[in-house]
Amino acid sequence: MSLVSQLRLRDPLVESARQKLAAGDHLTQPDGIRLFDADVMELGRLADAFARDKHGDRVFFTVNRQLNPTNVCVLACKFCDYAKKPGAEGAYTMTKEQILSHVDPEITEIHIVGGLHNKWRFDDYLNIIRWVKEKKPDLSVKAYTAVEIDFFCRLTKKPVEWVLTELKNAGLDALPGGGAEVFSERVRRELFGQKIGGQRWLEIHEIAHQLGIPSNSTLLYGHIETRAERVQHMIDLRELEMRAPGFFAFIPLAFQPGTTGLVRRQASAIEDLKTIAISRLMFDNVPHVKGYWIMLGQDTAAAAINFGASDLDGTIGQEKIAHAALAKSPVGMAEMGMVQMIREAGKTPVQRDALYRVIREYPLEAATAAAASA
Ligand code: V47
Ligand code: SF4
Repeated sequence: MSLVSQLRLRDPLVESARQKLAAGDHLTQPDGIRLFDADVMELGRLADAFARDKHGDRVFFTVNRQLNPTNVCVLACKFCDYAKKPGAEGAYTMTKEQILSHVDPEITEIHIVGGLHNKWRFDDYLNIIRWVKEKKPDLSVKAYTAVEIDFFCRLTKKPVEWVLTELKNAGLDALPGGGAEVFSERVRRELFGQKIGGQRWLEIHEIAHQLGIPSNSTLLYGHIETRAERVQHMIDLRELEMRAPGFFAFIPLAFQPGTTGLVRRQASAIEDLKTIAISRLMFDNVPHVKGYWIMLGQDTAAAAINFGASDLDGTIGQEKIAHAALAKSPVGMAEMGMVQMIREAGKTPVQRDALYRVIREYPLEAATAAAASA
């Protein structure tokens, strides 16, 4: 019997969600909105039980690097502190040598995402994948958001299928989840009117899944979006996963206000944990919800492990997007730091690659034996 069916809860809002999930039903948009007003600890218990029913006590992470090859971008999204206009102070474009310096021997995944460069051609983006794959052929490459894929279609005047096939032939293994922001047209018009909308983002990921390219999904929250828009975003993703399965993870990205002036401060830790837990329950058919510690901060990410998050992304290295927006988290974490964070939350760390193939488990007995013999 599943843990969700065995749980006994006092809060009527969480209990009603539990009953629906135990019966195999999906939660509706009003259910999701109401859960924001529910008892946060009971919400966490339900999301944790839901995650345990999928993965037991296993929490995944990867030893990876984030490579942001250029911050030069032809767009100007109002929430983005990372992008620079060509020639502006602080604009950078990495050389091949700088790019390859990110391919450390110990990593198993590289996550490549950057700006829409005014001078780069599609071949420049393809070469980045070819170079890293040449240096480390067994590396899993998760590269280029749907926004970049759409940009490549415009550069080459070719359809998404062609662009994705070229990227796959160059060594692409998976698409990251960035660029989804919030699918609400209202938010898009206000914050990123020049960028692709929700329909195009969903179309690109649907085609990727049909071509056998798995992907992730994100939600940028904690700015001007409403809770209803957040929940609808999760439902749109759930429906895409039903039509064309292929998502590995959903990553709620906590907006870092930086110098944007959009909001005075980052969402509170309680709001973060509610969003993680509600994501877990709403987007019920995605394998993992990720607690992205770079944007949550380490303490909230550690708590998220007991609020439905079953993945922590990775060690990351020199992250630039959140840190351009003044994120307070360290720029990278050591492998043993991730292991310790998961163990302290009472779960079993599992190192994976970008395709969620298990590389190594760190069972609790091994830790206890090591401590006893020390
Ligand atoms: O698309 C930009 C967001 C995304 C800010 O797929 C910001 O495994 C917060 O998508 N505050 C890029 N977020 C990062 C991303 C990602 C990260 C980790 C793992 C995966 C994955 C994907 O970052 C952008 C945008 O939505 N972003 N500025 C900001 N100030
Ligand atoms: Fe460019 Fe992406 Fe920043 Fe928008 S969010 S300005 S597309 S780098």
